Amino acid sequence: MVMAVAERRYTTSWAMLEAMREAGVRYLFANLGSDHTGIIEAYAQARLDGSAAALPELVICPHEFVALSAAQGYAQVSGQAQAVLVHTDCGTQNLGGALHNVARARVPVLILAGLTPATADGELPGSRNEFIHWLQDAADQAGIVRGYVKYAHEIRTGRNAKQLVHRALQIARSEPPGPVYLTAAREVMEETIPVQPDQRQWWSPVAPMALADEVADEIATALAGASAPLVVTSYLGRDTCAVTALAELCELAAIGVLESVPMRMNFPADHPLHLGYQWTTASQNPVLAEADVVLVAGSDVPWIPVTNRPAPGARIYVIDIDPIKEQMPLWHVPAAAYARADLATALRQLTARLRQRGGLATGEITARAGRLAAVHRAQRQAWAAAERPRADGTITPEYLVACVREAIGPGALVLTEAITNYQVVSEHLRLSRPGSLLGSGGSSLGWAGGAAVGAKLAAPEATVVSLVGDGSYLFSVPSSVQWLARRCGAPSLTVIFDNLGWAAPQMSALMVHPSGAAAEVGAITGFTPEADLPGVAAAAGGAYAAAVSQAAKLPVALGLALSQLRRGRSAVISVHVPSAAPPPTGPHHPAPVDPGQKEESS
Ligand SMILES: Cc1ncc(C[n+]2csc(CCOP(=O)(O)OP(=O)(O)O)c2C)c(N)n1
Ligand SMILES: [Mg+2]
Repeated sequence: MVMAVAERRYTTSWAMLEAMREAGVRYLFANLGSDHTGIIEAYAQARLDGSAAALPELVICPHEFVALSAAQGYAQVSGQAQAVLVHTDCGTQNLGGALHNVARARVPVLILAGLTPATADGELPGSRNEFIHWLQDAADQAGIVRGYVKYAHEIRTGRNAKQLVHRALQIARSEPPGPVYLTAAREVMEETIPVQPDQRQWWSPVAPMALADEVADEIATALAGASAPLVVTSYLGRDTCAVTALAELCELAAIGVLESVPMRMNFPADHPLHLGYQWTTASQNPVLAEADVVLVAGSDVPWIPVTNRPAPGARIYVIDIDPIKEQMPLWHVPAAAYARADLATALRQLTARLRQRGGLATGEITARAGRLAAVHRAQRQAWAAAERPRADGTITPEYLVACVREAIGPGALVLTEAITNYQVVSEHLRLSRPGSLLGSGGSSLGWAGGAAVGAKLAAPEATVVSLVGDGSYLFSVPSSVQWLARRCGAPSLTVIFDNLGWAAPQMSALMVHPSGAAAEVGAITGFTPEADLPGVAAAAGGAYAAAVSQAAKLPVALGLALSQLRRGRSAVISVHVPSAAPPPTGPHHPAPVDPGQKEESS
C-alpha cells in the first residue's frame, strides 16, 4: 500500500523556524504543549520531505529551566544566539530563574512561547478544543518575563513572522546581548502563508562601539601617570579577544589585574600581573586598597564596599558595554568617568594611545612589574600550601580543586557553581586559557546542569567539567539534565562539593548575626538524611556515579570518572567536603553527620 504524503503547507510555524536557522540558531531547546501543533507538524513535515536542515535541530527538554540553561551554555561557548520553545503560561513560568541567569549574564537567547488559542468556536484552524485552553488563558503572559527580557512581542500574523523573529534575534545579539521573548497564538502558528524569502543579510547585530577620543585620552593619561594602576574585571573574557587586548595593555604599562566575581577566564592565572580573585569579601583586599587608578572593565560587582573598596583618593574609570547597569535598581561606583564601549576595542585603543603618547618611564614600569610579580608569586605559594587534605584524610575543598585540576588538564572547559567554594575554585584551578571557564552570570542556582549539556553541544571535542555545590546540583533538575545529556550525546563530568546542605545561607546569617542564635545552634540548612545525589544521574541518564570521602581515594575516583567520560558516558562524583560555615558555639546543635559513612561507585 502506498502511503499518502502529507500535504506540504508553508505556515507561520515553518517561517519562524526557518528564520531562526537563517539567523544562525543551531538548536531549538523545546518543551512542547497543545499550543505547538503547527511546530510539531513542521518538524514532522521536514522529516517526511527530508528538509530538516532548513530548521534548527529540535532538542526535547523535559524541563524548561534545563532547556533555557542549555541554550545559555551553548550561546556562552559559541557566541551564537540559540532558541528555546516553551508552552504558554505555565511553560513560561517554568523557565524560572534560568531567565534571570540569561539576563544577568547578557546571553543572546530567543524564547518562543505559544499563546492559548484566541478563538473558541472553530472560527480558525487551531481554535480551542481542549479544556486546558481556558485554564491557560493568561491576562498578561509577557508580564511573566518582562522584567528580564530586552524585547517582548506577539506575532499577530504569519505575514511578518520572519521579520519579527529576525528583529528579536537582532536585538538579542546586539551588545549588551540578552534574552528576548516572542509569542504567537495557535491559530497564528497554524496559518498558511506565502513563502517568505531568506532575510539574513539585513539583520546583523549592532557593530562594536569604540571609546570617544577624549575619553580614551583621559583614561590613557590617568594610567600613564599612575603609580599603582589596577584593572578589575568579572566578565571581560566572554570575548576571548578582550583577554589578549587586556594582556597587551597591562604588559605595556605594568598594570595589575584583579578578578572580582569572575564568571569567565578574564586574565591568565599564571600571568605575573594577575593579582588574585575576590568574591564575597570579609576584609579589605590590599591589592585594591593600594591602587591609585582603578579601571573597572566589565564588572557588575567590582567590590563590596562595606568590607572592601579602593582608597578614597583613587581615581576610578568604568568601561563596559553596560557601564551604569540600568537594569540594577541600586548600583554605583564613584568613577571619574563612565564609558560605554566594546571592551576589546576600548582596550586596544588605550594601548595604542599609550604607545603614541610615549613617555612611559621604562625603569619605573620594570620596577613595578617586578613588585607585582612578587605579590603574584606569594599568593600562589600560599594557595599551593593549602592544597592538602586534613591529617584524618578529610578532603578539603582546596585539595579537591587541586586534584580536579591535575586530573582534567588545561584543555578542559569548566563550569563553576560552587557557591561557598567559588573563591577556592578560582584560586586553585589556575585557569589560563581564554574561554576555559563559564559561570552562570547570575544567582539562580542549578544553571550548570543544563549549561553543561549546551556547552558540550557547542564544543563537542571539549572535556566539560562542572564544579557544583550539592544544593546547586539539586536545583539543576538533575533527572532532566542527565536524561537530556544521554539523549543528545552530550556527556560531562560533574563534581559535587557535597557539604551536606546549604552553607551559604548559614554564612549569610552569621555575617549579619556573628554571635546570634544561628551561631550558637549551628546550621539549620543541612541536608539530612543524605540523598544519593550521583544515583539520580545514574537512574535518569545511565551516568557513572560515585561518592568519595577519603583523600587517598580521590585521584583514582576522578580518573575512573574521566575514563568513563572518554567513553561517552556522563559521570557524577560526589565528594564530601567540610562546610565553610563555622561549627556551632553552643550545645544545642543537631547530631553531627558522619560524611565518611558512604563510599561507593556504580
Ligand atoms: C534558585 C535559587 N534559590 C535559592 C537561592 C538562595 N541560595 C543561595 S546559595 C544557596 C545554597 C547553595 O547550596 P550549595 O550549592 O550546596 O552550596 P554551599 O552553600 O553549600 O556552598 C541558596 C539556597 C538561589 N541563589 N537560587
Ligand atoms: Mg552545599
